[in-house]
This record gives sequence, C-alpha cells and structure tokens, in this order.
Amino acid sequence: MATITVYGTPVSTYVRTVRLLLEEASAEYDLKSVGIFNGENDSSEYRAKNPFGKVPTLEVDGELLYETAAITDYLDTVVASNKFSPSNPLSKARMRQIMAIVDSYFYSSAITTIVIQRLIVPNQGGKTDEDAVKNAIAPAKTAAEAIESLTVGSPYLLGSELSIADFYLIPIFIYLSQTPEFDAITAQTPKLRTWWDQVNKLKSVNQVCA
Ligand SMILES: N[C@@H](CCC(=O)N[C@@H](CS)C(=O)NCC(=O)O)C(=O)O
Repeated sequence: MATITVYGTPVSTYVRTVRLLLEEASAEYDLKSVGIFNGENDSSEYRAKNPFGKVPTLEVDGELLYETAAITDYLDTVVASNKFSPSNPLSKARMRQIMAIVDSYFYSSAITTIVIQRLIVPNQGGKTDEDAVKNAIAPAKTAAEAIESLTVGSPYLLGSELSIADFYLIPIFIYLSQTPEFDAITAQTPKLRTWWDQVNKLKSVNQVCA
C-alpha cells in the first residue's frame, strides 16, 4: 500500500475535506503540519510542493498532488474504490456542481469573510469588520440555497451514500454554524438543516473536525 502524507493544518476546511475521505475509507496516512496563520505555507520549502502556498498538498510515494478536487478524486479511486463518487452520471455531475459552488462562491463568503471576521479576527485581538460580514451574507445565502436546490439532503447530500460533496460542505458548516449569521444563511434551506443534524454526528466528523 502506498504511503500517504497530507501536508496542512488540521484547522483548514480543505485539509478536513481530504481527511474526512481518508477517515471514512479507513486509510492510513500521516498529517504533516503546515501552518497557515504563521507563514509556514508561504515558505520556499512548502511552495516547492505547492506553488500557491495553499493547503492541503498530498504526497503519495514521492508524487505531489495539490488542489482538493484532484486530491479527493485520486484518493477516492485508490483508497476507496470510487465509493464516494456516484456512478450515476447526473448524480456525479451534481456532486461536482456542489464542490464547485463551495470552491467558487461559498468558501469566500462563508470562510474567508464571515468565519475569519467572526471567529479568527477577535481571537487575535482584532475588531470584526461588520460591513464585510454584512456584505457576505447575501452571497453565502445564495450558495447555500443553490446547494439546497440540488441536494436530497437525507441522510447525505446526494442520497443514501456519502460523497465527496459531503466532505466539501461539512467543514464549511462546522465553522459557519458557530457564527450568528448561520441562521440567516440557512433560513431557507431546511434540507441542509436536516442534513447537518445528521452528518454532524458522524464519527469521522468528530475525529477530524473536533
Ligand atoms: N484551491 C485550493 C484551495 C485551498 C485553500 O484555500 N486552503 C486554505 C486553507 S482552508 C489556505 O491554504 N489558506 C492559506 C492562504 O491562503 O494563505 C484547493 O482546492 O485545495
């Protein structure tokens, strides 16, 4: 079996996405710490692995792979026999659509703005930019409602089986649900609320996101 190393910090949502898949597949792996709040991700040593200075990066038997969509696709094939990608073409397209919505719209509004401003900035002695938070609510709500319209929502986003889409959205909800904006953003997403109540209790979620 290949030796799998994940570079990144356990608090990163995208690192959590990769680790959720690995835990659900019961795969062995090492996590090598690369901090994102102390500049480690910006070091020349790390940029040699990932030129964008983002986490995670995966190393498998000396091969480096970055970008979470590529990493999860690869790992799903090699450690999970494609268990986390639906075989039905439309369901698979829905999974990719949800992943792209997280990448392109949800992460920036929910994490880069709301979560950072509400949970990280005050924790580091700064003052929340209330205008930035207020302006991020509408795009976050649009993203949540778009996913709501694509999801089955019970028990998992695409139905009876966990997929990579769940691994993308769970880490976003973990943090967003700790902010006062969560209720407004999910006010019109009852299926996502039900989904969240269920996936929140998964053992892998407790292991990776605690
Ligand atoms: N497109 C990248 C995004 C990864 C990403 O944004 N990671 C964040 C942590 S969740 C990061 O490395 N942030 C550090 C920074 O931007 O300096 C992927 O899919 O892996």
